[in-house]
Amino acid sequence: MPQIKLYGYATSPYVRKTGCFLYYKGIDFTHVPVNPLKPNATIGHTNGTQVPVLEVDGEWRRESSDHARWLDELFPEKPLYPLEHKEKIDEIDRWISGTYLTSLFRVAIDGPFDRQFISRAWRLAAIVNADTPLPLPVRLIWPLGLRRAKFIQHMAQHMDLTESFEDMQVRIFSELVAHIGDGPYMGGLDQPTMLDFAVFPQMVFGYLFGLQESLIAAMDPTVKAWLKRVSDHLPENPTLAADKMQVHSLAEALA
Ligand SMILES: N[C@@H](CCC(=O)N[C@@H](CS)C(=O)NCC(=O)O)C(=O)O
Repeated sequence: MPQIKLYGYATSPYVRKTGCFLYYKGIDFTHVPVNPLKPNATIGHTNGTQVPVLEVDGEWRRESSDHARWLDELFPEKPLYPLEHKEKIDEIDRWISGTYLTSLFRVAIDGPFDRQFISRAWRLAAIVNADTPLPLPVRLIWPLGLRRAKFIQHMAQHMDLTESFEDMQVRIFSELVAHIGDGPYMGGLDQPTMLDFAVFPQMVFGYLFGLQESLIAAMDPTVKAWLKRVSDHLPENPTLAADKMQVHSLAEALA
């Protein structure tokens, strides 16, 4: 069996996405937590700081969507990128990568710097700290750190910031519902693919790990039914965050 490592912070949506690819395929892997203050200690060999990094028997690659195609080459069972649906998957993946995933960072770019933002940022710092201990002052300034993170600033340059945060959320949610359509999986496909695993862990992470009190997305019946279907293919904790930090159960929210 090849030796597989997934390097990254548990709070990164892209790391969660590659993690779900591995869980779905049932591939044994080691999650190597990256300390954001000392990335060189774990991913120095990549000469960069970007995660996720997926490594198979010493060969490593970045870019989460490429990980799906690479994993299919190595482990063809349960394809994440079935070639007969290439066009559909490419089209929706462009939306997920260029719109949905980047929108998750919008609140850190120009959302209100209020109590809710600060307490969620502190919770994120606690989740990172559970894997790679961070000094208290660093955890305390995490909300400011998020605002100033270079890669988030970079994303902001490719976003339409003239659309209000609320309008953007409503628009993206309705685009998501349209992509799920009649299902059973995204794009109307019969089996889950990389598309489902790119979105699913993001929709449940905040609830499972105490950033939000209810699973808001499950208020929509289409999304709730889809979340249930996708969750059947994944473990109870479908993220890379430490089990001890999990505060809610998905099964209960979807019952
Ligand atoms: N397009 C990349 C995006 C990865 C990405 O933006 N990762 C962030 C964490 S959420 C990161 O590593 N930022 C730090 C950096 O780029 O130096 C992917 O899909 O893997």
